[in-house]
Formats: sequence, structure tokens, C-alpha cells
Amino acid sequence: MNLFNGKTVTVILLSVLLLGVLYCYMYQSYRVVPLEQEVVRPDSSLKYTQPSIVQGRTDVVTVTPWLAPVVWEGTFNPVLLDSIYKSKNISIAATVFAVGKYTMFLKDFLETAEQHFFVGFRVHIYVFTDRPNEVPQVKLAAGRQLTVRSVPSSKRWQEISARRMELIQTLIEEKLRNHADYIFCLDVDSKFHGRWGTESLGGMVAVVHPGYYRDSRSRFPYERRPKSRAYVAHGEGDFYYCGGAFGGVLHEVHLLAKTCRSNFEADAKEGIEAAWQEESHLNRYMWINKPSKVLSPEYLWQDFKSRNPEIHIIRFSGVVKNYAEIRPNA
Ligand code: 48C
Repeated sequence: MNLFNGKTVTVILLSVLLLGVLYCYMYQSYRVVPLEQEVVRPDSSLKYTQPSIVQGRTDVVTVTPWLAPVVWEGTFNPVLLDSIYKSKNISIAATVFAVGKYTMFLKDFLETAEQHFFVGFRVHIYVFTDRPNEVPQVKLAAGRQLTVRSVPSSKRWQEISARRMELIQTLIEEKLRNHADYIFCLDVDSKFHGRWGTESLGGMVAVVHPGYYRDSRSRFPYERRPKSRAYVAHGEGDFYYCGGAFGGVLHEVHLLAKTCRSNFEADAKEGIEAAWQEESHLNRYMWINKPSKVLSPEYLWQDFKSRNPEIHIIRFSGVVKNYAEIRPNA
């Protein structure tokens, strides 16, 4: 019997072809690619307006001298960005500290975060407080959760503020390593008023302070004493960044928090406290290790300020407060 008659050959060839197709499909569907290297592709059916490289906002700068994007309203397409990140199934952690009377700000912070902060994505908010029973019940949408972590109170608001770096570092080391892709660290005495979403994601993300973004750097409230580890000399520095809003990928924020904490503690051992505590250390860190994305003051405004024309939207803003009433040692 001729083993290789035409029919047998055809069956063998078809089988090999089928196996090949099956292998390619399996490889494409199940290969594990790290987050950063993954090919980003929006939903191919997504329709969006044609982007332009010759027409855009002319009233603000949208890229830094080291080619990091500066995020302003009108410079990004939120639908396109959400579609890109949706396919990555990312998770975002957020830390907020409410020590002492600052628990009074939690309700508005958490309720407005539900309306504006990474809506539709997996979000896990960590509330650090010395008064866990004062954390309000807030209804969270699916995919969003809140964890309360008890911390000791303190007699000095400066210490509360500064200790945030240590608590962020240990939270990442103890809990977040395999539970979050990105983390944002935010002031609690603020409220969300507009979208804060995937446009803010990046390696190391800093927010330009609303109080100084139009000033020359000689007026920035950097730490100016050379003996401090937060020192930035006159004639140096890029922007003045907020201590009340920063973030990025986990390992970048871990390194920032660890560095700022150890520098703050080393200064303290020598009896030095930088001008604006951990915010001073963050500014020196971000001057040396340039952020890969810069968020405009839309991302942390101040309610007592009148809105400048370049501020087309206020997304997150510090509420008006009487420090004498709420700080332990105002
Ligand atoms: O939780 C407190 N309690 C205090 O008594 C003082 C500060 N803080 C935390 O530190 C809050 O999360 C504040 O938002 C943050 C420091 N930031 C501020 O006090 C103003 N945003 C400058």
C-alpha cells in the first residue's frame, strides 16, 4: 500500500498548518509582558478626533526641558487614554493622612474621590489616622476599596506631615509590592472637583505648586541652608513642586519616600528641620531626579486663590481652613 498517497499527505499538511495556527494564537494570547513594555493599543473600534502636532494650547508650556509632559486641560484625550490603560488592567493605590482634627476633611475627600479620582479603574485608598473611629462610611463603587491604618498622633503638624514619607515607604514594602501598579500620595484637606485619571500616570509624577508656578525660582521657598539635605541653592531648581500631591510607579515612589525620609531624619539628628519639611526634601529630590511627568496646578489648586486664565479646570484643591483651629501646634 502506498503510504504516501495524495490523501495522506494532504491530511498531514493540514494538521501541521492547524497546529501552527494554534501555537501562534496561544503565544499571542497568553504571553506575559511587563507593564511598561506591553504594546499599548486602544480598543481598535474607538473613534476619536484627529490629533494635531501643529495646533494646540499656546498659553502654557506642555513639555519640560527634559522632555517630560506637562499635563494641562486640552492637551490629552481622556477617552483614548482610558481605553489604552483599560487593556492593561492596572490598579492604583492612594495614601491620605488624617491625623488629629484633620479627620474632619475625610468625608469630602473620599466622596469627591469617588466622583473624580480614576473613576472606572481599580483603586485602593489607604487612610492613615490616629482616630480610626472617625473615618466616615463612604459608599465605594465596584473595584474600589478603602483600608484604615492606625498611626500615633503627634504634637507637631510638621512631624505629622513629615512622617508621611516613612509611612508611605513602609506601606509599599509591607503591602503594595504585588498589589498596585501606581501610587498617589495626597493631602486630605482638599477636595476633587474634576477628573484626575490615567493622564496622570507615569514613572515619577510631580505636581507644580499653585503658589509659585508663575514666579522666578529665586522666590521659591526651597530650603536655602547648605547644611540641610534639602538644600537648593539660589540659581538652581526647576519648578516648585507640592508635597501634598505626587505619585508614579511603585518602585519610583518607594525610592522617593525612602530618600526623603532618611534625609529628613538625618537632618533632625543634627537639629535641622527643612523650611517646608518633607516638601523641601521632595523638591530637592525632584530637582536631582527629574520627574517623568509634571502635572499642572490644576492637580492641586488652593480654594482661597482666584483662578488664573490658564487654569481651565480645577481638579483637586486645598480647602479654606483655619490652621489655628485644626493644627495641634499652629
Ligand atoms: O493629618 C494631618 N494633621 C495635622 O494636624 C497636620 C497635617 N496633617 C496631614 O499633613 C494632612 O494630610 C495634611 O493634608 C498634610 C500636610 N498638608 C497641609 O497641612 C497643608 N495642605 C499645607
